[in-house]
Amino acid sequence: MIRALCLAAVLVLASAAPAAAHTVTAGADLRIAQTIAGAELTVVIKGTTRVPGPLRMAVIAYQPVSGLPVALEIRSAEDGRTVTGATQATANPRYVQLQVERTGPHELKLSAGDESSVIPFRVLVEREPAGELLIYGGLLVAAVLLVGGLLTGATARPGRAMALAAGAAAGMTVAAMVIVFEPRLPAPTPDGALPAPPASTARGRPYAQARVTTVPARPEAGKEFTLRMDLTDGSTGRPVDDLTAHHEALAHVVVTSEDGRYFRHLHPLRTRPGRLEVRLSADRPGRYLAHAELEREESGGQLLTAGFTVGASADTSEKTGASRETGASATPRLRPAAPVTGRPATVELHTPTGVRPWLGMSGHLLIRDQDGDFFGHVHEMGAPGSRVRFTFSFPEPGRYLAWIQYATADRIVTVPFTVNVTASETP
Ligand SMILES: [Cu+2]
Repeated sequence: MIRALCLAAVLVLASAAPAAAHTVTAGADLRIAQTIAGAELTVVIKGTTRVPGPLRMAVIAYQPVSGLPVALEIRSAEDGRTVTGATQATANPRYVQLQVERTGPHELKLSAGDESSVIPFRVLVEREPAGELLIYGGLLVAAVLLVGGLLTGATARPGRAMALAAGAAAGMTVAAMVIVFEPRLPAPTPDGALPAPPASTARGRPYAQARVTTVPARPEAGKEFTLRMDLTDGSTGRPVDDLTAHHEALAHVVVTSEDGRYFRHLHPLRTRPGRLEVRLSADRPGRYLAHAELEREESGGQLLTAGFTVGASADTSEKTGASRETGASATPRLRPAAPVTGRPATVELHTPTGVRPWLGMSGHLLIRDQDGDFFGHVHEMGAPGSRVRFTFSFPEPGRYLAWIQYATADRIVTVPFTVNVTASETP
């Protein structure tokens, strides 16, 4: 019983040391957002209570694609053992089970449409702390010896009874000392975790160096293309393959047209070590900007900025229309109505159709300046309700392009607006 209570399973991304800032804590689920087959999905792996045992997994759809087939494959990186399963992306999680035989590094391959992503993760099972054994062992020994002492005393052999009582006292002492000192001992490393990193790496890893390209190099309006990010560790020249899951994704990519009429918030797929890719299409030719937020293990969050050009379509049937994610006509309320630099402004939006958490938050506010040099991203931190509210400080005067995003029961709502910021009149 005690053992069962002490067992807890943890899942963390590969190479995430248990003590690092962005790992999943005991009992928490691993959640990774993926833009795949044209849909915003989040794959969820529940923590498990035993290994070997089943991993419970679900693929949640945040857009009306309920029933989209998704193939799942889990592979142990240690023995190569692979198990496969299938599910459907649904608005409410529908769990399937895949058997895992061991702790340690694994890979989840997720396939939908003709796209696939491979997500490294680590199955961890917390070890029972050694102190528990000493406490309960000591108490058990004490109890047995005390009973023995009483029985022996009753049969009139006081010498042996004293010895047994002394043993019982020793057992009690061990248990008591462990109870007092155990909280000061380091927690045991979970089964399946990486060994603690050497002290020489305690200063952290460098930011990833990114090369952002499109495939084809010159996308055409109205045609699908791939935005590719190749990440390299500048100090070793090797691919960066240690991204942490931050805000439930390996990377958050926002693609906007220069004029801000086009907006996509995407979660690229890991197509090979160090490479993230996402497919998209742009409806109009012109200059586009990509801002990517990601975080290396033991490095910290970083923002990548890149630009690319979409050419006119060879056939002239150019598509027009609003962003497919846009779906609300409500207008955000600004306080003050004319924000000034350096002072927090509040942005509030009425959300009458309800909100459900997406990427771990009730709402997202993304802000870009006119030329794309500045990019900001803040969250509604509160529980889902009938409004989302953000606080934001604009760094410089000028016109800003802004988008509020939140998820309802069946879709992601994007509300674009602009903000004119004036200089504060400080003497
Ligand atoms: Cu995101």
